Amino acid sequence: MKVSDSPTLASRYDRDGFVIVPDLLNGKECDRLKTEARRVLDEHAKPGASVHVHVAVVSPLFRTLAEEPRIVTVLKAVMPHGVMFLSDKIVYKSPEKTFPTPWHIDSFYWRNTRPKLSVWIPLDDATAQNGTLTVVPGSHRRDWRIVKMGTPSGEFQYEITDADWRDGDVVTCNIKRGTAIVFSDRLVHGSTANTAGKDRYAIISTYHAPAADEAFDLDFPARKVIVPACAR
Ligand SMILES: O=C(O)CCC(=O)C(=O)O
Repeated sequence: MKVSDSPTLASRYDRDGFVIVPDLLNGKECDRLKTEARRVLDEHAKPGASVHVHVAVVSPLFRTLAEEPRIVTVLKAVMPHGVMFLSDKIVYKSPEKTFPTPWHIDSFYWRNTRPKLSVWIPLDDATAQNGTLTVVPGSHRRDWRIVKMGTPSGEFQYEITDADWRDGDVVTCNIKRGTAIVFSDRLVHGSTANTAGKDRYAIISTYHAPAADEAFDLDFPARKVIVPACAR
């Protein structure tokens, strides 16, 4: 991405609450990361888990990914107050783990902390059939207050129950592996079910502006300032 693209990217992010950046990683990089994601799940996740947090804590490859210059260039465009990595997680769907991720906003998971955004990168081509991300453009501008406990797997605890958008408002992100979706922690999003009988690995890395640790941050040992506020 050219630096000259930054204002457009930032204004789209502001307007929609997300931005899609095609082909951020190449196929070879996705293959390597997918193999590493499998290792992390096998060696560190609860048996049968489809979500695993703190990937960068146990994986040098994912730790490097969190600071990948191509990702940081995009983050700098949408984060005017600097960039701090908080944590990352693998979300895995498969022929056995078919569940659609319920509609939610991530800030439900970290109430009363400073704003954050996440970068969602599928390591397999992601389609409506294998559980790609779904987003509601502009939904980050509203308050979504009514929530209930979520999926049967218990891995997503919150779900919006006052959804009033129409099907036509939803963007189903059919994207190639290695494409990134950068989205606000106030954007309503979920995923389709995986009915394709195929794997769908994704890595989600979360960032916020550098600041003194809040109590919430202390649970994330891989947190790290990547772009100090004054370096911009
Ligand atoms: O990868 C997915 O299915 C969606 C994950 C998600 O929405 C999240 O972790 O906030």
